[in-house]
Amino acid sequence: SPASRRAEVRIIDLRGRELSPADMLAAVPRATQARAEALDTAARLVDDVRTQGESALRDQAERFDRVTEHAIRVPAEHISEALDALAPEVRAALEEAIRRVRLASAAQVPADQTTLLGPGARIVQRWQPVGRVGVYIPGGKAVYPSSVIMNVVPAQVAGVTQIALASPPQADQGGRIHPTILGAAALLGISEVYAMGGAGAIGAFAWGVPGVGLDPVDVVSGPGNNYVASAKRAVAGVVGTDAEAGATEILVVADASADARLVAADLVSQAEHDEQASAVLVTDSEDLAARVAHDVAAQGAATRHSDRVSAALDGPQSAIVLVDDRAMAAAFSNAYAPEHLELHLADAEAAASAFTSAGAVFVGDQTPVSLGDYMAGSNHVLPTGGQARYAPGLGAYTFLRPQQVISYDRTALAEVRDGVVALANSEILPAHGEAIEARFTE
Ligand code: HSO
Ligand code: ZN
Repeated sequence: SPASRRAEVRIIDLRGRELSPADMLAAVPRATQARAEALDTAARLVDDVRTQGESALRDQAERFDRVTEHAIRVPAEHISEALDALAPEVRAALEEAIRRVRLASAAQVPADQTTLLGPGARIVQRWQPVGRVGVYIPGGKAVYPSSVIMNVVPAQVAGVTQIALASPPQADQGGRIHPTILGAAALLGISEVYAMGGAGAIGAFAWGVPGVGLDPVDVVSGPGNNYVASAKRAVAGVVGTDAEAGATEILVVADASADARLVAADLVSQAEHDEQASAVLVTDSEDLAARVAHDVAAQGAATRHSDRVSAALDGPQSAIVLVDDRAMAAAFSNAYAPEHLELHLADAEAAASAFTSAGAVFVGDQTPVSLGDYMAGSNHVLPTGGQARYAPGLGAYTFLRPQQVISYDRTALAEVRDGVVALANSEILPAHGEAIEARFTE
């Protein structure tokens, strides 16, 4: 479609005002997703797969993907064909991205740590990989082979030995999954792949589907639409899941030294994902604000997905926010807790420590978010919707369970014998104390 719409980003002037974090959030409200209806539907789809297995998966493929009689378990030759079909430059780029994400993810695996609490009293903190992971990769309007890397590599680095992948069967591919997704999976050595999509696929991972040889997994990760996110809630308590991903967000903090053209390009880049995407600039420079407003409109109108970009930038979730100074910029950013934070500041490197709440922090004007989306080595699955206040992005730790391994010898136990008995008696649980005393009596 011809690129035409010009985005008008709101400019919100917060200068000279004493604002609480809640006031700041109210100034730039995020787009909200209607979850209630999707929750019911997703729970039903998940339950159908639990009770009816393969036939429910086939029903759902026919209804949602318009595909019948496809191979749900993807045969090995389809996987090797997809590998051979990868365009050479795409294959080379995927390989380099895999190499970088693998290197950076290794830092997310903590070493075991031993604490000695006295002679013969020892606790080892160890990090145990889960046994089996199911990675879901959507196949609808957004097909992201890069997300295969961002989910699979951290699981491999964590030491997960069984990784299964699912993606919807595509009607225009004769019921196969998207070839680039399959090619990326092949590059990563994934051989257990299922052509199944949506909420039902999440249910299939959680409960297993004997008819197609799918065993239940321990953790399900990967992006997806509202129904996929809702299905993850429906399987809570049965398997672990990664965080719920909402619409993409970018918040840029810039000072008068920033290059408006680059700031605008980065805001537009993430607005390209979704009409609901948030693109926010926070600056103390009125002049920069005006130049970015101009450049965003021009670039947004000229880009391929102009309609989507303009809708995102025009929406109440996007804004240029004028603040008094650096401290107020940090207060705003920390309250907002964006998925992606870019610092276009003269002293960006030194300033970074003041910005404490973000999914990932991109320092300096040569580190755009789209670098991180593909090639930086960092992970692009990041907390949205303010979840960065308490949650990390996807990483090797998503697939690790910290466990304490405790060992005391008799002498060390004798040291705390009276203390345990005293506490046990105070809770009127005398058998607890007796279990200790049994070690010291015949
Ligand atoms: N920016 C997205 C990830 C992505 N970008 C995939 C391009 N492909 C996560 O917020
Ligand atoms: Zn992106």
